[in-house]
Amino acid sequence: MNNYSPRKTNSLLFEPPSPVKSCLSSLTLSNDMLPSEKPVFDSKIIGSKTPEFVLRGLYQGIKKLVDESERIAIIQADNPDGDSLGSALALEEILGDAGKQTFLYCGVNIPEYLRHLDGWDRVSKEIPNKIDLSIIVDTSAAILLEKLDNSSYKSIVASKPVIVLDHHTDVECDITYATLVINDHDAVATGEVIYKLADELNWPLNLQAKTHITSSILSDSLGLSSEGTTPNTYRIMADLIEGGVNRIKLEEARRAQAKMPKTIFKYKATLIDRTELLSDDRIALVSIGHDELMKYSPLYNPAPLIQTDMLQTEGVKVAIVLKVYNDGKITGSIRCNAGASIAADLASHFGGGGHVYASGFKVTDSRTAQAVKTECLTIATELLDKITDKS
Ligand SMILES: [Mn+2]
Repeated sequence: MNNYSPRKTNSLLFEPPSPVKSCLSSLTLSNDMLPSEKPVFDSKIIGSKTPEFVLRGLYQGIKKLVDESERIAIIQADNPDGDSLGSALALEEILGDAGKQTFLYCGVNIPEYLRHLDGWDRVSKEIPNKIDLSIIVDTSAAILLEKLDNSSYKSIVASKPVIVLDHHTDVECDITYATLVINDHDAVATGEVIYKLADELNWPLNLQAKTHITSSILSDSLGLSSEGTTPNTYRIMADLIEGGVNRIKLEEARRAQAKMPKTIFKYKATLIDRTELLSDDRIALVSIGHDELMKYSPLYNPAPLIQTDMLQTEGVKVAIVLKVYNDGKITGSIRCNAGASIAADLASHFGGGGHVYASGFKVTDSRTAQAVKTECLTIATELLDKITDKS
């Protein structure tokens, strides 16, 4: 991962960055930020009903922070996906064309299945000592930035302005060092948030940026099929394709990269065999132990390997994959069928977060796998019962 592929750059003039002194924390809108201090915390969950002036204030706040910066870190959470990577790479293009120096960071390796996206190999586990601004994409949850939090880079990032661009409806931003947060609950992907931002601020999108935004939207909308896909998503996609994005080529590259090795194909049968159908067949659950994770995870993420089939089973409303590590860590990946929107609530019970149909959590308080499993089933059943009661 050291021979990063080069990105072509345009040289532009930029002003020297301003020094940052203090980290204030209040919930005031901050249109007039003094260049000499870290701006006040400003977090907004926005959507189609958000007043125009509020949106404009946020967009102008971002413009100001970006204009004042020369070296910008673009940060993905510890669970990178097609949206976060596509968004990070799109920002790299946009900011690069504006003459900024960008540094792509992710605390973990980019998974194999995402390596069809041009530029994935520029994502590093390091952040240089000197940056002026950070932009966190596709998460508002501090728990998903644990690698950063536990590293020496945290203080570098926290001492400078931090923009968060996200679209996870149900999670209030709890990143304490964030400066300005846009959490657009009408956007199906962070890529859509970036498209709107670029449109609003007249940031030109080169073909590569458009392609990355397309990837991110296709990824989080599951090929424009998910419930969160809106008329506006289709409008943006139409613009992107009209603007030259080769969607067919993108899809071919994605499929080629998503192919599973033969050992994974066989392993899938083991997972299916071990899957329990619980709570009147409404919950499909499988636990994966440490040894299997070490053996198979580097080749293919076992959760998406099995969850689609779980959800395609009659009666099943929720698909849960628990990963049990030797160090006591247990993670849960939750996916739900339409009409069973419990994923975010179930994950937040365990301190995690995500969308109503797709979420995740992590438990590190030395509870046993059995205890977590039992609790997970109890809460999931309660949540499903509530939904049934309502209808
Ligand atoms: Mn996303």
